[in-house]
Amino acid sequence: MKIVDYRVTPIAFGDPPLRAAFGLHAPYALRTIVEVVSDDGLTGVSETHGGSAVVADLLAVRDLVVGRDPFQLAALEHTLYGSVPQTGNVATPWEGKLHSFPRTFGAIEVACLDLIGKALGRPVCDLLGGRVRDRVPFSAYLFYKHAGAGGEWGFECDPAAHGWAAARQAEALSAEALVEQAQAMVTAFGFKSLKLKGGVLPPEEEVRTVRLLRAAFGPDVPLRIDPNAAWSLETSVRWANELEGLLEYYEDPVAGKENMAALAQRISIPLATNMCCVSFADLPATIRLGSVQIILGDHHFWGGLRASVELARICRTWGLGLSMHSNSHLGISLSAMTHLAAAIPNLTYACDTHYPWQSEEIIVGGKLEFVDGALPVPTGPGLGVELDRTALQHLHEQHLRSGLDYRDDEREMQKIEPGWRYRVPQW
Ligand code: GKR
Ligand code: MG
Repeated sequence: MKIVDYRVTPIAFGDPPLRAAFGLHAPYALRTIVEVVSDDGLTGVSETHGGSAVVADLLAVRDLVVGRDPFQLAALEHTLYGSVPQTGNVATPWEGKLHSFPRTFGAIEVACLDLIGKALGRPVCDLLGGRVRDRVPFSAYLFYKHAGAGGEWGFECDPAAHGWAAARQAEALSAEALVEQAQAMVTAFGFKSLKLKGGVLPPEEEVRTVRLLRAAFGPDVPLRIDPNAAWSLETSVRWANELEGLLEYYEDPVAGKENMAALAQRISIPLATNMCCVSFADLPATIRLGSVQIILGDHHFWGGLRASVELARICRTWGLGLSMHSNSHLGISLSAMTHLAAAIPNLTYACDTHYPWQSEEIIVGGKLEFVDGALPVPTGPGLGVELDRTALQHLHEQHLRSGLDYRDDEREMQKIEPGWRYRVPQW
């Protein structure tokens, strides 16, 4: 089989005004859709991060992708290594860096695996060693937020909405409002664990939110809080004492491997990260220092699905737990995340997903459905989803109209709070 065409399409979809330590989500989230077309007329697809730098990296390797055999992924990876121009490197204010190469190769790899699966009539998880579970549990992802559902509605609300649709657009800037949001999300999707995006309100209010969530949902629903490194070491220690016994894990309260390691020495709650360890290059120091007990993998920046299976084995070897990170995404990413989680025995935590926050879709048949908080592993060939070309066109035009070319939560936050700055630590 030979790849005869390669398409890269930037898209934008409505995203609610969610808050995180970085600021505020813009009315549209950006993603990129990659397609590889084979000489026998099949198309493999994948979804990755958005923004012009990501697209530029993907387009720069077009000539290295077209003409290749999609089965020869090791050779493709070897060829691309060093050829991706690195325009999409994201140097973050914390120490982890998201690199162009694993993201670019990962997006192409997933599209090739979808293509191979379609050619063989087998689901992608079978290409990763087969499934160890038929359903993948996900966690409710709770956000403090402003009123509105994003997209063309911006900050406006639809008064006719009810259930999760109403909760999705409701303002939630207090502990009580977060509990209402959690109840609506759990009722709609059946999630059995809860993750609170922290680093937004003063720590005492966020810890009060955790306590109220525990009171509302009871001790059998695991809770996590993720302040995205907005707390200092002392703040993280102080509030860990209050959170003792309440958390399944404490995700990135403080910035950097050294601080996380120092925190680990002083508290007994397991620490997790998708910030201080975001690549294979970060692993030796993370393990040597003992920075975390759990790594949140993400195939979008760890180099694809096969690399993520390797990460899982490394975690098992070193006695680390494995969970899964997410960003705002649509169904192609969700399907890839589900196939991956199905194939990893030691992925024992419910995975993160932003999916309930999005109302638009790019796959035929509309949104994938959670059953009791889990997604059944798709059984069709490849990723088990088909690109909806009308939706692709619409979301691409929306991208052009949005005027956005990268995610900038700080700029968005300044529209409602002039002078606001993203600071690490904030508290
Ligand atoms: O969507 O604002 C957000 C999240 O804060 C996201 O950017 C993070 O990458 O979900 C992520 C996390 O777990 O840190
Ligand atoms: Mg996180």
